[in-house]
Amino acid sequence: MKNISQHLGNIDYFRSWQADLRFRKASNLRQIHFVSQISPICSILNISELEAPIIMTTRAMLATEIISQAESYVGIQAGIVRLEDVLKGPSYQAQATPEGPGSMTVLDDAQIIDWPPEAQTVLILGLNHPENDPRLDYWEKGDTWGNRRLREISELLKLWLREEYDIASQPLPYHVEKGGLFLKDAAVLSGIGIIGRNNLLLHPDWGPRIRLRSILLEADLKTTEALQGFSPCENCEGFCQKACPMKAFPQEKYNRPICRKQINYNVVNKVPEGEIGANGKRNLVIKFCRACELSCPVGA
Ligand code: B12
Ligand code: SF4
Ligand code: SF4
Repeated sequence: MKNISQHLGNIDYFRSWQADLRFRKASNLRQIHFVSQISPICSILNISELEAPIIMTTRAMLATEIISQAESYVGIQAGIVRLEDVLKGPSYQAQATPEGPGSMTVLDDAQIIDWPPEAQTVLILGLNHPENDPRLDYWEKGDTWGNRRLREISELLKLWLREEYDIASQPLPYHVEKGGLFLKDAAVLSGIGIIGRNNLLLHPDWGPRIRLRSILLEADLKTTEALQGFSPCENCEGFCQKACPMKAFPQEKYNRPICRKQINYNVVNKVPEGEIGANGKRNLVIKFCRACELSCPVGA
């Protein structure tokens, strides 16, 4: 699959496409500012710099289209980030420590061994996990209900991208060792939220009650910008760290091995809160600790 600049290397096509987009989505287009090096793109497309703003607009409008399609699903906020920026993020630096990525949950996700070589950007999906719908977070029959929903939306978006814009995409698995990305880094960089003192992504409206998923896109799109001026932890007394049953924030910094003891306990001690099974009783589910999440006042 070619990237979007190569794929749409015809200026007339750009013009008519842009007009078509304007016509169809004029009512809900968001304003996106685009700054970019125009010359390299002009030379790829063999056009004059006078034509370039049309292409930049198209690149931004396409990003807007994709985000509005993703956000048409209830409880979803989406962002777009460059893949190379995610791979430079702090989690990739930290991963070099002997501790390793450290995820152990079993999930029936397919392993993605090779990423598409032309993947340039990542579409990040954030799904609200409100406290009054705890089932979204229950691990039942090999996955959480929230994660199933995110997988389903990812597959629908993959079809839509192919049908509407002939863009190839690859939904990624949850686990990094199966080919997934470090999702909090990607979400911060794409402006979905910031990292709080609980070490979780905080969304301005939902706080940490959000779960993430990513889709690689073989398209060079305008990215969404990191959030500015949202720093709720600054004047907070740190309810999240105080609520941790394991005291997993020694020196106020998240400590994975300590947290993991609680998580391992949850895996072994399943609770009967799932669907009603064949025996007429509720299935056993893993109900992971959410104390550092649910104690946060942001979005509560
Ligand atoms: C492995 C894993 C675990 C392990 C290890 C956790 C860990 N943080 O090390 C265990 C099983 C213990 C665990 C526990 C939990 N997890 Co977990 N986990 C993951 C997984 C698969 C990978 C995380 C990882 O290894 N990160 C790498 C380590 C080295 O970094 P880190 O501790 O996360 O900290 C990095 C970030 O904070 C980042 N960062 C900090 N500041 C900034 C600033 C900028 C600008 C950027 C770019 C990045 C950045 O840099 C840090 C590294 O230096 C992700 C899914 C995914 N594919 O990303 C889910 C994920 C992080 N977990 C999630 C959740 C919800 C939980 C739990 C609440 C349990 C639960 N109910 O599901 C607890 C919370 C623990 C906590 N307070 O952090 C959610 C987080 C959602 C959110 N709102 O942030 C994720 C994204 C999965 C999902 N379903 O969406 N988890
Ligand atoms: S409880 Fe306070 S310190 Fe903790 S993440 Fe939420 S806002 Fe930040
Ligand atoms: S998930 Fe539970 S044990 Fe882990 S840091 Fe949060 S509150 Fe502590």
